[in-house]
Amino acid sequence: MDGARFHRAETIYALSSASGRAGIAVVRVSGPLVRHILRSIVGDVPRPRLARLAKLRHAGEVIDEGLVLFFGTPNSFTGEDLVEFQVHGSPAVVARLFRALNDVKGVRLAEPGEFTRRALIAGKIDLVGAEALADLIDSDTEQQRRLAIDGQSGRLQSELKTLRRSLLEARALVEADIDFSDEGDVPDALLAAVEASVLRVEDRLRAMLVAAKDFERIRTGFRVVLAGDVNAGKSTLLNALVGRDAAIVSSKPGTTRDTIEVSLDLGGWPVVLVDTAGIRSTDDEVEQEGIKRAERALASADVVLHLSRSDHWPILTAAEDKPVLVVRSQIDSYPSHSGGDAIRISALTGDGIGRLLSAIEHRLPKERALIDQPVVFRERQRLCLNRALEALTRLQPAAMTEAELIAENLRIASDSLGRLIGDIMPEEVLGEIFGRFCIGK
Ligand SMILES: Nc1nc2c(ncn2[C@@H]2O[C@H](COP(=O)(O)OP(=O)(O)O)[C@@H](O)[C@H]2O)c(=O)[nH]1
Ligand SMILES: [Mg+2]
Repeated sequence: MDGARFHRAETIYALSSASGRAGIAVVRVSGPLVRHILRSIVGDVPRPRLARLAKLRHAGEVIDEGLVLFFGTPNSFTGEDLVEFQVHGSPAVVARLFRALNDVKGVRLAEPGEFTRRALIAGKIDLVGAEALADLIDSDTEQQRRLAIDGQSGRLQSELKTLRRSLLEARALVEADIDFSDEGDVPDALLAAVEASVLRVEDRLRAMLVAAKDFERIRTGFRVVLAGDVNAGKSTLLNALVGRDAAIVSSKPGTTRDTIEVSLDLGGWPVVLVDTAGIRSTDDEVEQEGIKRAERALASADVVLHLSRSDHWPILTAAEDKPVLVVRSQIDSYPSHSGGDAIRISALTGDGIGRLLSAIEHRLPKERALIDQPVVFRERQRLCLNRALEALTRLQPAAMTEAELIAENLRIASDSLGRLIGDIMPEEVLGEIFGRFCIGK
């Protein structure tokens, strides 16, 4: 399973805290040479799990004084001998410590995610847990943090393991029948048992898939798209909402030609605000492309803000099936005379912006994400679920005649679930997942 670049015999090190100046920097070292390194830098090997204040030395000089925290194999994050040096958070101290570590033959800088990868291979965490850990480190909002912590709870793995086991059992029954019967017809009692398992698993997978889309949005952000005529004030509103000049604002119609995306934390929910070109007919080719992009943005929107600085909102065909918040903009200079339930705002004075924000938060499709259930939270996991479900759907009662066909689809389904939870782990999946980790994790 270990790729050529990841010899477990090698000892790796990395800065595990953020780079730059800080009170403390944590440098982590893992692998078989850790004890050797400790003897040479600290003088001896400290007792495991006990912090020791020590002078770190190299080539006859003191690098720094810091805390040394040693974990003996197998009781460490990676399962290997591992030490954390907590030194002063200066780039010079870290660089000097790195030089001391690099001087030891067989020691090298870690690849992104390599500590976690070793933890996975040592069975300290599982694949879904590793993915959730990456998400936890990436989390910006409260809901992202919650989702990532839940991903580490093991609930998803344990439910999927159970579902997978029942598919494997069903398949074993069918295969035993293939081996023992001459006809190839599957007996009714066996069929009924297999069908019952398949249905049960199918139901659960379907429910997980429905919720998966919402949870994926928590990772990537709900898409809130600003739409409306040119000069409605979309770009100005976007800037007002994020508090900086992200989009170009101009009274010249058609200034925003590309879509601009900025992230926003709305009561803990991650939101991506998407500014679009105003939709109108134009001869300008660049602007036409902008309008096409605007329509694509609308198609992927979770919520649409439809702005107008008059009391008239032209029909937005591209957003017909979306939740739309009708926004009456620029009320400071174009006062509104009609009633109606439009949210009145002025991006200039800030009037109504608070109300608009809570209206957006209210309309985010987050209901399913609030239900307590095991969660599929990544595109990769969702694709595995999909593949499993497709295979099971092929087992319609009409198709339940040929034993080989049944066994084959049960195999595809249980393998897909196996890939999801990491019971089956091809190298390319590992490379894909860990390549996106930061160094030092
Ligand atoms: N008085 C006033 N002017 C605004 C407001 N919002 C936008 N504008 C002005 O309206 C013009 C068009 O704004 P812009 O945000 O570029 O509109 P967009 O085409 O919808 O992106 C600019 O001159 C803005 O300064 C507002 O709330 N009050
Ligand atoms: Mg604009």
